[in-house]
Amino acid sequence: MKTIICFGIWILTSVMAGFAAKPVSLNSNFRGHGYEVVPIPVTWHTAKKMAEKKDGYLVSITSPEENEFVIQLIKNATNGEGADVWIGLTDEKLEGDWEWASGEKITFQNWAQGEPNNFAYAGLGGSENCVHTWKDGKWNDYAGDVRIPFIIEYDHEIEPDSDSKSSGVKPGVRLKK
Ligand SMILES: [Ca+2]
Ligand SMILES: [Ca+2]
Repeated sequence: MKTIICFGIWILTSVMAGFAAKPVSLNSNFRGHGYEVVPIPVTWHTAKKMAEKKDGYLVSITSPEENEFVIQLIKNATNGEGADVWIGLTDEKLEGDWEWASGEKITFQNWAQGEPNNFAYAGLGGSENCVHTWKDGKWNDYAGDVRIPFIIEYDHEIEPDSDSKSSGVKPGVRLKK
């Protein structure tokens, strides 16, 4: 009996540990807009399509405050760990001409040192046309066919997860749906 209980606890903690390492879905609001962390790793274009299908868009970050909010949201969704996530910035139409998928004007940029570098993969030439955030909130242009989670932004507030309402305290993250 004891063995069975111990085994049960071992399975439970193993599953929970696996969970904690990944981003979970998390909804929150900032200055009248809704934000949804989507923990499914997909390509940049799939992320864009999924966001638009829900009448939102891949997040546009237009101020340092919004960047901080987004990074904190990702941390909350990963038990404080952080993760690389797609944001809506791209230069796929014209190299070096950055645009938000939402069409918003660029009013803020937060590139990591040495980025954007349009890094050439195995001599294939520049092929980094989509942007993600690193865990520290800095941005990197990246190959859009890499699969990582993403954030949807809405032009309206959404129902927030109650745990994400408190700022400054690392909340216990729970699964949505
Ligand atoms: Ca590029
Ligand atoms: Ca890069």
